[in-house]
Amino acid sequence: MTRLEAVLGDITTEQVDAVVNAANSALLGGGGVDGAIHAAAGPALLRECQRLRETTHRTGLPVGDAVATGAGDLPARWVIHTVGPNRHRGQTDPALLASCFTSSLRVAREVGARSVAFPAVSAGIYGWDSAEVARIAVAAIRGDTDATGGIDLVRFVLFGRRVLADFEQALAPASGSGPD
Ligand code: AR6
Repeated sequence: MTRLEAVLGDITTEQVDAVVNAANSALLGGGGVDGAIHAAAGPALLRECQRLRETTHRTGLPVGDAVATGAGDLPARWVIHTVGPNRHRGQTDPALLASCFTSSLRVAREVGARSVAFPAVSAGIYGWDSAEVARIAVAAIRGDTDATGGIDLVRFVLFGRRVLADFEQALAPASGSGPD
């Protein structure tokens, strides 16, 4: 069984096997959690991302997909980069966002990670409502036992109390089972 939990915090300090990055298709850093992860991980992470762009990911990483690198100076062993849908560009399909979470877990399993920390992918610069992100993330992960096989812990690490509350609500046992 995979345990799902939500905590308030800075994902760059998480002591888990793998930290998920809310990246962009270029994979070369950015603002938000992407900027924080690159700043904390140091130049080794950017070098690995550049190497991906020169080899397996010449055209970048598609929305909803995921790829692993080492984690540079972070306490984690791997960073798993995923690209959320950008609502400002009309990317409103929940399946794309769900895919970020399940693809990241598949990649985590492939590299041998057993504990994974996620940020609220797409809930910042990409403009999705954090309550919707929380519902989609929890449903996608709970609904995909194949992706979670071998993963002991999924921890959502949220950067504000409101986003934390949204994830706590999505994780609550009664969530989605009755009328509003
Ligand atoms: N730890 C945990 N969560 C964080 C941290 C942190 N250190 N920093 C920010 N967040 P965003 P997106 C939260 O914008 O919407 C970048 O430029 C933040 O408060 O980081 O997927 C990329 O390069 C929010 O709740 O990601 C892309 O171009 C959540 O992380 C673009 O932004 C996600 O916000 C991706 O946008």
